[in-house]
Amino acid sequence: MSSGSSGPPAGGLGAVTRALRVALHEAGALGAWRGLSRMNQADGFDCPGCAWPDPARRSRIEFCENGAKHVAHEATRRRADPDFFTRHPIPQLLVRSDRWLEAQGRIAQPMRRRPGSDHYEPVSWEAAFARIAERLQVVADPDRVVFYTSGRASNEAAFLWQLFARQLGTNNLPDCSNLCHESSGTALKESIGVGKGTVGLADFARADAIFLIGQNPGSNHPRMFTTLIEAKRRGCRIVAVNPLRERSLERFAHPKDPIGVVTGGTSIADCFLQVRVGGDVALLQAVAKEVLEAAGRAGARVLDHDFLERHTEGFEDYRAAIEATAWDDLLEQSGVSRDAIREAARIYLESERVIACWCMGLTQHKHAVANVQEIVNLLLLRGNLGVPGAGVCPVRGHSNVQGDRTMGVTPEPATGFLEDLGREFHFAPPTVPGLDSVGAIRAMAEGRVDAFLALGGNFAVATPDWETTRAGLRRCGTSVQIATTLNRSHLVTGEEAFLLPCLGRSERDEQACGPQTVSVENSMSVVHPSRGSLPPATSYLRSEPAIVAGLARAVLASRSTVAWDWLVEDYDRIRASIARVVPGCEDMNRRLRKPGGFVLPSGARSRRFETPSGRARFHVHPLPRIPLEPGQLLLTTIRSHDQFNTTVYSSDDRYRGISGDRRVLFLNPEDVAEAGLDAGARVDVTSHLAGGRRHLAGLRIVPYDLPRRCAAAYFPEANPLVPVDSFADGSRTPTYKSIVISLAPSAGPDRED
Ligand SMILES: Nc1nc2c(c(=O)[nH]1)N[C@H]1C(S)=C(S)[C@@H](COP(=O)(O)OP(=O)(O)OC[C@H]3O[C@@H](n4cnc5c(=O)[nH]c(N)nc54)[C@H](O)[C@@H]3O)O[C@H]1N2
Ligand SMILES: Nc1nc2c(c(=O)[nH]1)N[C@H]1C(S)=C(S)[C@@H](COP(=O)(O)OP(=O)(O)OC[C@H]3O[C@@H](n4cnc5c(=O)[nH]c(N)nc54)[C@H](O)[C@@H]3O)O[C@H]1N2
Ligand SMILES: [Mo]
Repeated sequence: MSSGSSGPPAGGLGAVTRALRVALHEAGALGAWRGLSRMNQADGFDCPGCAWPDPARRSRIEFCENGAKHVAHEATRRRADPDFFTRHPIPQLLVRSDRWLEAQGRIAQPMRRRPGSDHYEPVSWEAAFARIAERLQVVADPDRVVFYTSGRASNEAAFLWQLFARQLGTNNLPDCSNLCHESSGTALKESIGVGKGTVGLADFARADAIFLIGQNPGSNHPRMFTTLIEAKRRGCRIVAVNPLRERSLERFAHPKDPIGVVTGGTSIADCFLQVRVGGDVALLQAVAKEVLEAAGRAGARVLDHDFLERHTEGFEDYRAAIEATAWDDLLEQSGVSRDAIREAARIYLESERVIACWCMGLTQHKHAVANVQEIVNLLLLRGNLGVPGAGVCPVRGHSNVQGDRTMGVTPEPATGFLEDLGREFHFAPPTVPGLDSVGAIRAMAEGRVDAFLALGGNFAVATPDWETTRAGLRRCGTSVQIATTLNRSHLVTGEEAFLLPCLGRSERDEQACGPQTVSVENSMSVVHPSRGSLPPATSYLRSEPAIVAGLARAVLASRSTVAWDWLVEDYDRIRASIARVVPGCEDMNRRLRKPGGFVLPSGARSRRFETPSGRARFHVHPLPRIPLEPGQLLLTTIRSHDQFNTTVYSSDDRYRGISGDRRVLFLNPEDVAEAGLDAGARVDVTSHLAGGRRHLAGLRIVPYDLPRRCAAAYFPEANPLVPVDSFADGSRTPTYKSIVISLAPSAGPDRED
């Protein structure tokens, strides 16, 4: 049985060696070194992987194994050039695996698929823009156009993109955040008045305890370990909450940490709570119940009464609700023992300052908003908000997903933002809310969308319910995608399709006024510069801002009040507009040039809660019920160590002991035995969620250390199991992490991917 507690520790010297090997193989020696040595340096480019911030004192090597893989993927020597597209008609590409498509390398030139043709063929930039303009100009209603954004786009590109959409006349700006941390934003906005985290790196240096909830940092945010290990050295304690015993949470040797390497691994988690999938509301309420009981016993010192009185509302209702909830229900639903909960509560109570970090393990459930609000409730009890060393930290995924939102990429922008945008560019932006990701899928499937434009991403694969999503994408008459590498979304298109290849983060961006720098915002609201230095993969590539400007100029033509070409000649001009439109970005050009960039202001960091009452709000949530019939299990979907979202680098998942197969189903060994199944056998999975049953054939059973009646499978392979109408209350994020399933022995032949 593969279990997180055996085998070598995660990370360590092996990870660094592997990183270099991957980079060398893909990009060659010179490219690899040029790329990696500039990554996350003050004058270099921001890692296109996760959004964890850079330390103030950077070392010569400021990257992780997985960051190296992302850069190597971008710096690959392979090219999907016109010759490739001549040799591979689209129907043939469609039967290839996602991995094979990505492995063809960088898209070399702008490509067009004419109506009725089976091939992509090269097209000049100007001809592509002109033809896209022709097609969009006949769309009767701007709300029949969708502008999707993935979180790698720079602030400058994202700002121009939303301006393009709004000048066309729509707020249809769904983004990958809808599939990711939307639940965090929705929950935090209601609870503390701002949809972002409240801590910075310096707070990690002062916290007495850090809770890591529903997150696998060893694979997805490895650089976070530097911070965690430093915190542990000071005596800070770490509580991890996860259904899977992730090896990196238990034993992790940081590549830059000689002691960890020598001793064979530091245990990150002082306390590990093996929660049931979807059991976090119960778990967090249980810890709170323990805290409230302690307050009943010990009196004044347990709760922060002064903070509760001056800065919060709803405490009495919350306390009453927690007191009224039975221990039996909390223990059963969370799946965690009373002793383990006592231990977590003890750490919480012994700590003056506590930070709670979380990621996708919490945000992709029906009750995801409640998950996040229960974290806030727990922190509020002891005033762990708005003081140094304490607060909330939703750990972001894509490297600029938070920045794209700040730049106005959202279907429901604030009124003030629209007014300022209109004033800056002399037009009247649309005020009707647009489509989010789930809404866009529905609208496409119902034939209400004529054009799908995407600034990066892989909409056909990252989304739930592939059948519905792909049927919808095929109904969009025009498809325009700005991308670096080939993926399935580029093949599942309407009548006429365009692929517009862009520069990656690591590449030099040269415009009329010279080399350009872009900006990005990390998980902790720090806006900082990113400057690529590698030579572009081909001479045809254009930067994302230049492509967006070219599209907008052609499509909007004389209707536009924006000097698009002038803006992209020098990105300082884009930023001058951002500074006048986006709150917190005042004087952006000057502040971006300061070492480390600048931090966006947030009232919650200093206890000014921008809620209607000016107070942080406790929220009362009933225990969610996810009834399981006999034989049913609750499935969660996870990333392997060797993928970036839909870009899968290999079929191995080293820390979980998997090699050569991603069509696997992790199950508790007792559930395997009870169902009369065998380890290694293949099963067919049926999901039972609002919106109907879905099927997935041929997953191989891997017995694993996770709670009874829970299961895990990989994203994106398991996505077809989630119906498009199964999403979180309040945030509409697909329920990728609570999928009710049943199993049957596989009838079909054994298959490998
Ligand atoms: N190398 C690499 N880095 C990445 C990415 C990548 O794909 N590869 N993706 C980026 C993006 S966009 C994002 S959003 C982040 C994602 O980063 P993570 O959120 O760490 O990614 P997931 O694999 O989705 O992991 C969720 C974790 O939650 C646990 N979990 C599942 N269900 C539950 C539950 O019900 N409760 C609790 N408490 N835990 C649960 C899983 O076991 C897993 O450890 O990483 C970013 N960084
Ligand atoms: N079942 C399940 N589904 C999930 C999740 C899950 O945990 N479980 N997680 C969800 C989450 S958290 C997210 S964020 C979404 C991700 O959804 P997306 O953001 O749509 O998907 P990615 O796989 O990140 O997009 C990869 C593609 O982006 C393009 N690309 C890469 N770099 C660049 C660049 O610099 N510029 C441009 N223009 N294009 C670039 C490449 O063509 C690449 O193929 O998936 C979601 N889907
Ligand atoms: Mo994400």
